Amino acid sequence: DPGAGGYSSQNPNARTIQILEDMCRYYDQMQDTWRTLAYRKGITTLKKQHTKIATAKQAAALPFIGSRLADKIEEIVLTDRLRKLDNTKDDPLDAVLRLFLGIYGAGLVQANKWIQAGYRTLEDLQSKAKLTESHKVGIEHYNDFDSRIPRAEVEAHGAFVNSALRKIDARFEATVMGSYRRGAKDSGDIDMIITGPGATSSTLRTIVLDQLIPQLYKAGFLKASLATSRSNDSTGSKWHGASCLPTSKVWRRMDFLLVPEGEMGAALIYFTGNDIFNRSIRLLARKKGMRLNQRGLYKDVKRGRRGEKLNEGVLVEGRSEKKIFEILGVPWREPHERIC
Ligand code: DCP
Ligand code: MG
Ligand code: MN
Repeated sequence: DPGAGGYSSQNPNARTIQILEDMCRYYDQMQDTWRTLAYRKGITTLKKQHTKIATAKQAAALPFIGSRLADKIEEIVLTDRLRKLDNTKDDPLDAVLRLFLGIYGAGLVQANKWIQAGYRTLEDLQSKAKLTESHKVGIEHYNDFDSRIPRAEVEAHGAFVNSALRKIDARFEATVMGSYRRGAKDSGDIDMIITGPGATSSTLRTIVLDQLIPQLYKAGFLKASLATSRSNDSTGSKWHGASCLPTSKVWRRMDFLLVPEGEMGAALIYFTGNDIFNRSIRLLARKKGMRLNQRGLYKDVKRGRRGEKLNEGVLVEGRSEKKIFEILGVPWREPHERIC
């Protein structure tokens, strides 16, 4: 991504960054959230450097690079490789684990159970394992879901959803979020917020879950439903599934978030991301005695000794993205600038 942070292959740390990105991808595939996060932050820092970072000491002096990552940077510069990354390639079970973890909805517990049962390939799972419907879809479309979606195709999926939605209720609107809203040239999935004037959780459920989704199935656009939550709690209503354009055979992962009008600002921040930006802006809210989630910004949150929240707090702002930034004292950042 030559745009982000002025980084290009001309960066004096390009080789280091390349190896760290491989290591980061490995941890991501292993669902090791913390190491993935630490590597991503460190890589972002390195991309901003204009001089070569050659020693652990130089590296550790930079933001978001701890001593262990600093040692690895020095090792890469000295040896042109990273032993830890090389070692991961020697363990065949490790590759199977990563393969299984790549199935939509499969976590470490499930993947390890399959390995314990002696399964080694996706074909093993299909012929011998007892699979949920979601797992079946995830395996059948493993390569589809693993491939990036070009920006123009993301747009076409968005247009298809909108034209169906308009016929149900012309006031409602679906907006593409996630990496697309941040300006990415391709995306891992298609994230959409659906809202409308005066929309409540209940009207949204009726329009989206009871009408839009069945109609999109009938049109042959939606192919599978992978997860739905109709709950009214802090996770809101969401739908995860798969869609496919009439002109294509490739199934894409599609996420809908149903957002009541009054929560639109907070939902825009949440669903625009990126995830690291969300973590940092939420932490900042917390430091100011407030709480930010995908439904709103709250004040007077009472917390216990260990920082656990004792009440929900009082809603300060939910409707406007810009106002939430203002109240938090964060200078406005365009979506494409929310890449951390
Ligand atoms: N999100 C978050 N924390 C997570 C996952 C998601 O805050 N653990 C938010 C920020 C993301 C948005 O939801 O930008 C959409 O999630 P995706 O997983 O679809 O991520 P992106 O759209 O950012 O990237 P990709 O192109 O890989 O889908
Ligand atoms: Mg996405
Ligand atoms: Mn998504």
